[in-house]
Amino acid sequence: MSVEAVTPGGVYQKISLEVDRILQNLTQTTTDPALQQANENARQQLDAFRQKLNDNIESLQKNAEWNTFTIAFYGETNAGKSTIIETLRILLNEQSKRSRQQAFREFQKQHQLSEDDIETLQNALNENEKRAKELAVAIETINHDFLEREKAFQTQIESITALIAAQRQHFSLWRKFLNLWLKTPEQKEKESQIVLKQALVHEKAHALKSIESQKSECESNVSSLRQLQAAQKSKLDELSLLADGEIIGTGVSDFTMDTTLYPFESGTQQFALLDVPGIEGKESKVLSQIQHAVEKAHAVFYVTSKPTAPQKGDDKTPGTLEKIKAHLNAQTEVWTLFNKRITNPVQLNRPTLVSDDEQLSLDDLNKKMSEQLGDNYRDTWSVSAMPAFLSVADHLVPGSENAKKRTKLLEKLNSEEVLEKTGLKGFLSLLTQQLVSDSKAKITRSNFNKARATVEDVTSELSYLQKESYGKLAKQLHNDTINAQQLLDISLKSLKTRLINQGEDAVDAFKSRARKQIYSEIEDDISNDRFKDELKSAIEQQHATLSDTLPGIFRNELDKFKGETEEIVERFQEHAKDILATYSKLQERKFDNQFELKIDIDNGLKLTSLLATLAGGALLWWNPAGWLILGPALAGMVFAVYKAVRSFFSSSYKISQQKQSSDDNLNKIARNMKSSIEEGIEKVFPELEEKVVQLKSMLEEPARQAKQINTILTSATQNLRHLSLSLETAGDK
Ligand SMILES: Nc1nc2c(ncn2[C@@H]2O[C@H](COP(=O)(O)OP(=O)(O)O)[C@@H](O)[C@H]2O)c(=O)[nH]1
Ligand SMILES: [Mg+2]
Repeated sequence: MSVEAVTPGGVYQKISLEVDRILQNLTQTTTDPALQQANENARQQLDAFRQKLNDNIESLQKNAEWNTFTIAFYGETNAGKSTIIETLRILLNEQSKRSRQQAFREFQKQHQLSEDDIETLQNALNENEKRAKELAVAIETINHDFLEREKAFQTQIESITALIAAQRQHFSLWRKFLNLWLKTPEQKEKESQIVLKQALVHEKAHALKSIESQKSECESNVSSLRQLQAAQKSKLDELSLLADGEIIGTGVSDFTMDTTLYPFESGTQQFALLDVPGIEGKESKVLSQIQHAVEKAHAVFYVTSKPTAPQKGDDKTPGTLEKIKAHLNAQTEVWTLFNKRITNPVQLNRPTLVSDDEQLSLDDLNKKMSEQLGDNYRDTWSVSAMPAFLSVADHLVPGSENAKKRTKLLEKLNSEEVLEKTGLKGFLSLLTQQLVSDSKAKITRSNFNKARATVEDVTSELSYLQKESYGKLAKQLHNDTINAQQLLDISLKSLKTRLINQGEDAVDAFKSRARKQIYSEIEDDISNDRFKDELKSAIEQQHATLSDTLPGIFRNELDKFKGETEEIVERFQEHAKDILATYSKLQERKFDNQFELKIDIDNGLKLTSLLATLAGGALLWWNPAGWLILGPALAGMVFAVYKAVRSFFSSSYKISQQKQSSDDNLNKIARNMKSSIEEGIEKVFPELEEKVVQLKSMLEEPARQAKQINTILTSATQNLRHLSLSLETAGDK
C-alpha cells in the first residue's frame, strides 16, 4: 500500500482498510468442500487477529499526538519524575507554574506572609513576652522591698509597745492618772511609727500601680499577637498549597494517579512533558494511564533512582525489565534518567555527580536496556533532582522544611552552580536542543513506528500461530498420512499375495484329493477306458468341492484385509486427534484461548461408509468359483495311446502308466486353474485398488486442510510484514 500519501492521523484508517483487504483476499471461495471448510476456519482465525489489530490501532489513533513533541517521564513511584518536571516547569516558566507562582505571591502579599512579616510578628511577640516578664520581676522586687520595710516598722512598733508596757508597770498611781492626758515620748514615738507604716502602704500601692498596668498591657499584647500568629499560621498552610513542589510526591505509593501533561515553550520550540503514574501500580486505571501515555509520547525518559539495571521478573510476575520492553518497544527514542538521591549539599562538591561504581552499574544498565530496546535506546543521563529543585524553587513557604533546606543549600553554592553540579543544566540543553529539534519529522517517525509496531505485534502472533501450530500440524499430519497410506498399500499388496497363495493352496488340495481318489480306483486294476471316465469324474467331484470352498477362503482374506484397513484408519485418526489436541493446548496457553485450532479429522462419515463397502462389496463382484471353468480342461486331457497297448501285457505297468497319466493331467489342470485364479484376481483387483485410492485421498484431507490454512496464514503474515515495512519507510520520509 502507499502509506506515504496518507495525511497524519489518516494512517490508522488506511492500515485498517489495508488489513481488511489483505485478509479478505486470502480466503477466496473454492469448490473443494474440504478446502472451503479450511478457508472458513482460516477466516475465523484471521478475523480474531483483525479484531485485535483494529482495537490496538483505534487506541493508538485516540491517543496519538501529531502536533506537539511529547516526552513521557516513565518509571517507578519515588524515582523523582515529578521533582524533575517541577524543576523544569520553574526553569522554563511553564504557564501553569507561572500563574501558580503569581497566585502565591498575591496571597503572600495579601495576608502578609513574607519572611519579614512573619519575623516582625514574632519579634513583637517576643518583645512583649520579654517585657511582661521583666515587669513581673520588677513588681516582685518592689513587693519584696516594701515587705522588708513594713517588717522594720512592725518590729519597731512591737519593741516600743513592749517598752511602753514595761514602763506602765512601774508607774505610780499618779503617773498613771497623768498618763490619761499626757503621753510619754515612747507613746508618741509609737504613734508616729504607726502613721509612717500606714504611709508606707500607700507608697507601695503608688509604686506598683504603673508597673502593673504596663505588665497587663504587655500580656494583652501577647495574647492578641498569639492570635495573629495562629491566623498567620493557617494562612501559611493555605499558602503552602500554592508553593513550588506541589506535584512532588510525599513518598506515598501512587501519589501520581493520573498522567499530567505540561506544555512548554523554549525559544521557538514547543514540546510537552508527561508525568506518568508509577509503573509498579497494579490498578487498571494506572495501567491504562501508562498505556495511553506511552502511546502519546514521541520520546520516553525511563527515570530511576537506582543505578542498577531494571530487575527481570519470573514466570508468574513480569519484572521491571519486561514491563519496560512491553511498554516501550514501539518507541523510537528512549533514554534513562538516573536521579541520584542527595541529602547533603556537601555531596555536590565532589568532582563528579556519579561515582565510579555507579558509572559501572549504569554502563551495565545501558547494555541491558539496549538489549531490550535495540537501536531505539539512546543513553543514560544523570541528575540529582531534589537539590536542583530547591535551588530554583523561590516560591516556598517561609519557615517550611523546603525553605530551610533551600537556605542551607544556597549558603554553600549559588543556584547556577547547583544546576551545573546536579546535571540539570546539561539535561535542560539535551531536552531543549537535542531532543526537541526537528520535532515534526520525529513525531511522524515515532507515530508511524508505533503503528508499525502494532501491526508487527499482531503479525508476529499470527506468524507464531502459523509456524508453531498450523505449520507443524500440517507437516506432522502429512507425515502421518503418508505413513498410513503406505500401510494401506502394503496391506493391499499382501492381500493379493495371500489370495494367490490361498488359491494355489486350494488348487494343490484339489489336486491331491483328485489324485488320491483316482489312485484308489487305479489300484483296482481298471481298464484304460474306465480309467479315463474315473479320472474325469474325480476331477469333476473335486472341482465342485474347490468351487464351494474357494469363495469362503477369499472372504476370510478380505475380512482380514478390512480389519487391517480399519485399524490403520483408526490409528491414523486417533493420532491426528492427539496431535490436534496437543497443538490446541499450546495454542490456548499462548493466546489465552483466543484462537481455536480447527481441523476436520473425521471427514464427516464418508470415511466410515467407504470402509464398510471396501471389502464387503468386493465379493459381490468377484466370483472366484466362476474363474475355474472346467470344460476346456477336461477336453484338453491327453492320454498316450501306445502306452495303453503295452499295458495289455502287464497289469503293474498299466497301473503305473495310469498313475503317470493322472499326474500329468492333474498337474496340467492345476496349472491352468492357478493361472485362471491369478488372472481372475488381476482382473478384479483394480476395483479394490480404486477404493483404496479413494480411501487414501480421504486420509489426506486433514493434512490438506492444515496445509491450506497454513498457506493462508503464511501469506497473511507476509502481506502484513509488507504493510509493516511500508509503514517503516513511510515514517522515515
Ligand atoms: N533526597 C532526595 N530525595 C529526592 C530526590 N529526588 C526526589 N526525591 C524525593 O523522592 C520522593 C518522590 O519524588 P517524586 O518526584 O514525587 O517521584 P515520582 O514518584 O517519580 O514522581 C519525594 O519525597 C522527593 O522529595 C533527590 O534527588 N534526593
Ligand atoms: Mg510523581
